[in-house]
Amino acid sequence: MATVRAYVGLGSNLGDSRGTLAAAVHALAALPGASLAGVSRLYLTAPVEVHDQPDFHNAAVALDVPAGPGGSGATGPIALLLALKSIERAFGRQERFRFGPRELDLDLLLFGEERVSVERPPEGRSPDPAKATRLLEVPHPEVSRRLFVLAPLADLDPDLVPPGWVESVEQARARQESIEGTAAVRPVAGWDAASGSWVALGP
Ligand code: PH2
Ligand code: MG
Ligand code: MG
Repeated sequence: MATVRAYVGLGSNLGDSRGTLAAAVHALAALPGASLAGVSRLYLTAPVEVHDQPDFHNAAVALDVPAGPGGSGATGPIALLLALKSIERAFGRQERFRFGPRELDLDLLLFGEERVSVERPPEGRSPDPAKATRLLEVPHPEVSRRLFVLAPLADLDPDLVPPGWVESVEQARARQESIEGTAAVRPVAGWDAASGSWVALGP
């Protein structure tokens, strides 16, 4: 069956974020038909948009998933979005205000070469009316302007040029780092595939 390489951004700043993100990697790898193609380093990142909240842990994974139609099929970007939402709920994600603290955030960053801009199906919507009407957009509009997304993505595939972009992920990361500063996003651990967990980075 044809597969597509999807990239998922992971974030958490409530509870045991490091443990949550490790467990979330396992949950993503266990999705039907999915196979884990890479895990970025784990980063400790300063909160953006809403500054008065704990630092985040962020990471990203590359996941090979069955290709599928853009619509409401059993596979494809919408199906993956719904699977991400259901993992978030399984990890106790509570609905709060937009950009606020969260137990687990899983964002569909890229879905192969596909560009998607559609209304979210009801199950993929937030109960918060300020968020519910947002379109599902892939590539995720946040990717190009957030160092906490670009840094882990560049670990996975620095030369990737996402659909609609005119630069690589690494070029965007370097530009955004010059804006946000090197202290905004600090690598703290790497993924150890043998133990399926984060291991502290050496000096
Ligand atoms: N997510 C947000 C808002 N702000 N800041 C950091 N550092 N990391 C995040 O994942 C994050 C954020 C909303 O999704
Ligand atoms: Mg997010
Ligand atoms: Mg999200």
